[in-house]
Amino acid sequence: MRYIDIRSDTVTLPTKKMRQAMFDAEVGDDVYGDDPTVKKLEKLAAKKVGKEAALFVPSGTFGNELALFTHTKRGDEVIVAKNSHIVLHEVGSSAVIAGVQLRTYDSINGIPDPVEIKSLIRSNDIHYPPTGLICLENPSGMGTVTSLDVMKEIHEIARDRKISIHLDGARIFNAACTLNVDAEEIAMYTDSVMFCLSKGLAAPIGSMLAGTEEFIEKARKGRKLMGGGMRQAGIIAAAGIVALEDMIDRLCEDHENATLLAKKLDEFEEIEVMKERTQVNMVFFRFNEKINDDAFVSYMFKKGVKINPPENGEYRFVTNKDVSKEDVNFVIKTIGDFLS
Ligand code: TLP
Repeated sequence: MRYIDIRSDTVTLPTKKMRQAMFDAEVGDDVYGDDPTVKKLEKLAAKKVGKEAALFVPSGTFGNELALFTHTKRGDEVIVAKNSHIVLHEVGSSAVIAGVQLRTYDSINGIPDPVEIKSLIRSNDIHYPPTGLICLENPSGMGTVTSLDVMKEIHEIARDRKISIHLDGARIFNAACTLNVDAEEIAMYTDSVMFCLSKGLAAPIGSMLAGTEEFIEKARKGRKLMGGGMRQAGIIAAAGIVALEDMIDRLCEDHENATLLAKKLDEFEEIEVMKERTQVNMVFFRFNEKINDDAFVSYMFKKGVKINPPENGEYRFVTNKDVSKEDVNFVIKTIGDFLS
């Protein structure tokens, strides 16, 4: 049975071209710096976000945590959004790996407030931990995109206080589509950026961490310390190259499908769509009346639609390259059948 999988864009399957590229990849031992395919991917990735260098890492979580570990020293404080992936979904690893304390900002609907961030930067007081880093997430996991003006304002605040900015840009190319700019125009307001190859871009595995040559050299050693030295990694890097070359431009299609999905969901009286948060390939909604969530999830599954259970009462549907417009219509019809 074919399933329509809208749990995430992490579920996308690699394309035929990716599988062929993996088969054909020229490889070597990357810990010795011998893998030409990994090198090619790292060069291409750096270029895409306008940074000097980039490093191939196994996952987005790995890339974010490596960034924190590389930018900070133990006991530093990191300013980060309360509802960010780093705070909510990385198993508390900032405390374990970088040994930092997190100081959170509110980030209403995923949009940071520069004034609030500024107020959280520590002054030089004997009681305070030093502020070691500011983290941003764009797009935010709440489905919104932060404007370039806000990014710029935060960048100026950080530069004045000589604090670096790390961007969790897991889906930076989605943000770029929404803002109608190149990803490098977003990344230019940050010192390091992590982005994922294995979400909407459909590579089977891998993320990139990009920054200055010096930062990436330090991160490469940190990656080894974290057990992330990969050997003939060109096999997977080859799919990452296809992801960056072929899959960026089509991301806007996922946004169009998400907009359609949001519009149709909103037509159900029983459903409230978080419309102001449909800015990328995600749709968030809740039921106005009490429904049996387990029954809903298993009904959808039986009909061939994989969805996640709600988090704090909110459902998230994510469009991706394996979900067509017809699939969106099928999802809507199936929900209609469930409700009646
Ligand atoms: N997000 C996943 C889940 O972990 C929630 C998803 O399905 O959206 N930053 C952001 C903003 C992310 O959304 C994710 C993954 C990551 C980092 C981590 O990437 P991975 O899963 O590769 O560690």
